[in-house]
Amino acid sequence: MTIAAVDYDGLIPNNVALGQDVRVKRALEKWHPGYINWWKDMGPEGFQESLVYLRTAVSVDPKGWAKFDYVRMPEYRWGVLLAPQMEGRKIPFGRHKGEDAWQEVPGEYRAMLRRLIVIQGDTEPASVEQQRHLGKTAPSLYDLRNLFQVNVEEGRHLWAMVYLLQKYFGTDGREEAEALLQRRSGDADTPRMLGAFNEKTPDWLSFFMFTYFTDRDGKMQLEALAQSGFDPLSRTCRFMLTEEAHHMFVGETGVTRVIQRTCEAMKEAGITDPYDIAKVRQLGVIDLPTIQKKANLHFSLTLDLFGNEISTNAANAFHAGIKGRYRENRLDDDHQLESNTYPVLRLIDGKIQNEDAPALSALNMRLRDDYVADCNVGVGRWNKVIESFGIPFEIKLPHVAFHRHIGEFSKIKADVRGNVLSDAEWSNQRGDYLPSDEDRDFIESLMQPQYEAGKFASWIAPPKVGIDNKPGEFEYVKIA
Ligand code: BYC
Repeated sequence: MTIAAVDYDGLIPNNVALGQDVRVKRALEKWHPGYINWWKDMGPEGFQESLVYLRTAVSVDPKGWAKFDYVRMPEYRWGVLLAPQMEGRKIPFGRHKGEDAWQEVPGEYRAMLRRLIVIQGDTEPASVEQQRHLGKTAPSLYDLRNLFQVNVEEGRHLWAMVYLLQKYFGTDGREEAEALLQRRSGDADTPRMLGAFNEKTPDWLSFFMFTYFTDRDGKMQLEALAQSGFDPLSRTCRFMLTEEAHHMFVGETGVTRVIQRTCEAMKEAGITDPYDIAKVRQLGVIDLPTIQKKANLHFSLTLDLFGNEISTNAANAFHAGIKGRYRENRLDDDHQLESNTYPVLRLIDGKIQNEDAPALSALNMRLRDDYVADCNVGVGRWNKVIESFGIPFEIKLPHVAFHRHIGEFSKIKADVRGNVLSDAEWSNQRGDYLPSDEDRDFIESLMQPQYEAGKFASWIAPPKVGIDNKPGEFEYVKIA
């Protein structure tokens, strides 16, 4: 077997020679039934017997790693897939820069590594739990299939982290692996670890915004962990990133199709004012200001996932060579940052302004800046669609101080332009920036399932091309 090929012979598909690693194989086989029970309890509600046209990894070769076929979700071949080991790989940053990458966990960084792996692992099942009700209101079979593809791959990402815990962290790794199946998104007693993963994903516009904004945090964090000096983590994250790309595609094209349908309907009805909300809603599409509010919500919730702007945890992880920067290998500096500074947006005397901070402490801020830049690329594409219809409206990302619960701006209230507001001003204006109950009720009223092959709900345009180049009429899910 080459490292790129995946061995599908045993219970757990893998490219890590699990057959020769009896201890880890047994541990994973023991964990497997609990995982399947979790999937059945907390995975997509209904549809477990349906045949879904899913892709499964057959190799980790960047070209042609996927095979498409109809699969019942509980029979999906979840497995352990790592990108190939790079011969002679060195630790690319921090105090150990230039030393051989670690193939085992360095004792002094064990706790730090375990914490990062557990946090990463926790987000994966959380998102599946958040999205479990959406199948009931899918706008098409195409979208239903994409939802399930995202869900099974998040499940596989959980497997990826659990493999690392089981293989490298002994008894505490096993306990953490169990706990990952016990916590529940939104549960008052045993919530998931990070805030955004305890929020609801109540409708499909939220799902598209989540996969656009929150999965993109996944991309940034995985890119940073893919730089890790702990080689098995780096290799795991590198393969996860190839799957993550599809999730963001689902988000970006999903929002694009919603916007496109709204603009088309407005044009057909001769409505030129995007703020004529009642009239637009009568057309059975989502008005652009409400789409903006959803973007405000999901963007701000996701910014919280970057932690505090100034963080000793982040500094320690970088210094130790455990978590790097976004695409560290493409940056041109000493990769140690001991004497560098980085501008951090802070609240100083009630005003929001930049202040230089030691670059090591400012790594969360830096990753968040890279994230915002990445978000803006797709937003630009959404605006091109609106522009092509000649509608005077532009989707804009809110200021980073808007609606924050973690970090520098969690202490204040700010509007979408970054003006600091009093509590009273915030209560008055909140409904202008975030979805109101009325907005939510309207969106919910549109969420009627459309399960006929080739058909789409009123509020979303069909995709430009099918998955795996399938034609428009293709039955992506055979509902049972
Ligand atoms: N909620 O020093 P700080 C994905 C805690 S998404 C609750 O700033 P640090 C996906 C923090 O734990 C990517 N608590 O923290 C997407 C710390 O507590 P302790 C997931 C929070 O470590 C869609 C304290 O506050 N991966 O993959 O620099 C679908 C001090 O904070 C939060 C990762 O996040 C919060 N938002 O930064 C599916 C990568 N923020 O330890 C999947 C791994 C902070 O002092 N995680 N706290 O008690 C990390 O790199 C870091 O832990 C964080 C936080 C960036 C999350």
